[in-house]
Amino acid sequence: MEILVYGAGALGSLVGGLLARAHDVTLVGRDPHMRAIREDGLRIDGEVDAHVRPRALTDGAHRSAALALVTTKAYDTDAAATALATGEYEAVCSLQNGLTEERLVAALDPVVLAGTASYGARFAEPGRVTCTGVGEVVVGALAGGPDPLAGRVGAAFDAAGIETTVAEDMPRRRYEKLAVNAGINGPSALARVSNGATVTGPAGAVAREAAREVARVARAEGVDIDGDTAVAALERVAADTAPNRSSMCEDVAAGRRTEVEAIYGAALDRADRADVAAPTCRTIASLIRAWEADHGIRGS
Ligand code: KPL
Repeated sequence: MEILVYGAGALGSLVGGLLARAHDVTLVGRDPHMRAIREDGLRIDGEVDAHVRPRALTDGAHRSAALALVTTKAYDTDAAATALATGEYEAVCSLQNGLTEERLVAALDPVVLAGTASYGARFAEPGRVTCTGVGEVVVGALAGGPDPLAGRVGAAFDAAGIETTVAEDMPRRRYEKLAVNAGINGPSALARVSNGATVTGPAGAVAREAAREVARVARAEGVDIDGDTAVAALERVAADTAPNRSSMCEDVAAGRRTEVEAIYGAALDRADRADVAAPTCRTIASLIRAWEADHGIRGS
């Protein structure tokens, strides 16, 4: 399958590199990473070893492929959609944090699939990414139910050795992932602790309450996920990725913009619309926004 991976950061490079073991893959990212891949290929180390040679471009405009995977930071979704709108794809699938798919749907004609990836990835140096945890990919129709394109995408991932579930309950899974991100990302960034410590340490009550609030928002949106299920998912992911630092913790440590709006902003917009109280998510969002403002890196 011809696959374009838009957003060759750590996760995009890892997933794109794994897919390149079986497919014709084009990565779109930034120099010097793209230049290094063009010169010497992409090396994957850590829990997976591979050396592959995908195409590596700095501009994804006017391309075509069967599948475009969007793996940019959530705040770059609109830019990704603008570039992808100039190309031709049968399906576009997001593997991002936050509820970004609606923005892709608004800007693009092809079918937009929802996806999640639980792989751990760390950017090592230009041309090399480290797999810090072998996970799985889940893809499915954004609105839920069966989808033949999701089936084809799942089969393509499986053929490249990526364990993939084709799910018919993506609405529930998206909110479950949002609950996990709400529980781990903000608390880990604010306390500068690893994922495991967000639930095992003193931040645990905050993390669990944030996840419960997201489940409440989901129910108000008609998506059936109870608080205990959201907390169980949070505890599972925190345990599975215990030594890792969340993407938001890494962003804050590096002085970079965070995905606060795609995670907490999205949850709070929906909470406000449905008149659901989400005080913990609101507090976390305020603190992260304050940190961004103080560092002059607020996007909006
Ligand atoms: O998605 C993640 C992130 O870091 O953004 C989690 C699930 C917290 C894994 O680290």
